[in-house]
Amino acid sequence: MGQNEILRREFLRLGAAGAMGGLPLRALHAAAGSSEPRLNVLFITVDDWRNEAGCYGVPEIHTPNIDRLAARGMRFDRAYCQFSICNPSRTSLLTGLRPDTTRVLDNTVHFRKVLPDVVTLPQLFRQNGWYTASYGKTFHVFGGADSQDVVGVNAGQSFDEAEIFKPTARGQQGEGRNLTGGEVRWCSWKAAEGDDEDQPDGQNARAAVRFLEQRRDRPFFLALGFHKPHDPFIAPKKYFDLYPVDSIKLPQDPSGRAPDLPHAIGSGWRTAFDRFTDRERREFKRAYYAGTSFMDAQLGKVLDALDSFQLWDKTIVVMLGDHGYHLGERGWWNKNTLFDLSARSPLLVWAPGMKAAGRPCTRLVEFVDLYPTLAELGGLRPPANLEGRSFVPLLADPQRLWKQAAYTQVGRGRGAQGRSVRTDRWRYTEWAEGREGIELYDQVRDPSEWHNLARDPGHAAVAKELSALLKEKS
Ligand SMILES: [Ca+2]
Repeated sequence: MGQNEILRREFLRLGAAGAMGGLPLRALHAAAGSSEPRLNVLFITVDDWRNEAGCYGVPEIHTPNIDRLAARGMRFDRAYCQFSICNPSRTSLLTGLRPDTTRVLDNTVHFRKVLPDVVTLPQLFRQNGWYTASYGKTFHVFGGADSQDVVGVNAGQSFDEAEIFKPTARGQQGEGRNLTGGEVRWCSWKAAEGDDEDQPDGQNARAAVRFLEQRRDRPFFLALGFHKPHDPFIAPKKYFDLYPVDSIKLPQDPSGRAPDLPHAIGSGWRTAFDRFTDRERREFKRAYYAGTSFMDAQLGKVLDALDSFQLWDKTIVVMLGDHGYHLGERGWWNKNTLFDLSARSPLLVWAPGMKAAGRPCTRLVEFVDLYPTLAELGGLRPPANLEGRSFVPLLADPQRLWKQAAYTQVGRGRGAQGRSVRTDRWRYTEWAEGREGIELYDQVRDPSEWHNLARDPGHAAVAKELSALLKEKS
């Protein structure tokens, strides 16, 4: 099959998917065993968590609770954020609008400044009688790691209540270091003294468990925003002890030295990363793993509460990472690229009555699809201008033909944008509409995206078609 034919078939999928209806809501609600169709929502956002978990094929990381949720619901293997840093990604998925529509393209603009009247996802539920709460980081938190910025999380509009927790004095003590000698401020780890609840995420879990206990007699939308594994990499010491530093595997670069990042941001960071010793690389990855396992343990307390209070049959559960992350691949230790590592994110979904419970889904979905999906599951009419599509049908049949493309972008100063489109087979990226670079990767033959085929004459036709596909959403 030629490349044109592959793309043509991918194009046809859009039409096929557009003709599909959703699962009958009545069936879902009947399955929930209640005449009251108002399902609860537990919406869990994890900061900077890439597809790193046992259920995502990484056995060396300890994530029994993430794996437990994946086994109960549906694990999405190809879910893509729309912007691979915090604020634009979260604004997009919580408004159901793409970044070019929200115009929130960096971590400095609060979405209410540019979208004063937008009805956010939790706000839609609030307007329809759900009690809405946010613990931790749901919308982007302004003011740094220790901020308790409830304005940022949109308390009073999106949420009836919102709270952000701080570490205790004991939780700020411990052993650790900055891996760049202080040059890159955020790049530090600490194996903290104290226990889970000396850290904000332990307090997040405690608050969520109390909420589930107290609110279980009325419908709720609980947004739970875990801060870890985001930097600085602080977790109770017992989670670091899961990972002897010498056991940490480092990524292998087949060329001997990682090629430069196209349009690398934070060039000073890159210089500091280049000076890492293998020991420091292992310490970084170990600290990210410790934070992930710490977050997983807090998740476990919340899942236990769903068990104890018998909430599974009346509660939708969504868990996602707000974007992906590089753990040393291409010499990069952060997000904000347009490779699959940064654009792809974990997504787990449980809905009462879902037919395909326990099965994975490899179809392309976008985070902008979450708003219409949850609105449909909740039986609510979403705003008419949403830019995603409900993927409720995938919860019944994860193999049905679905979206042909997922779009992700990043900013690179002076308003220049990098824009990327992912199809089943390809990733295609243009920097500043192609004036500052083009990339094309064959995800089947080259899933690590080492070989840029954009200037290869044999791929000119496929590049042209993907450029047209990219412009459909640009
Ligand atoms: Ca983030």
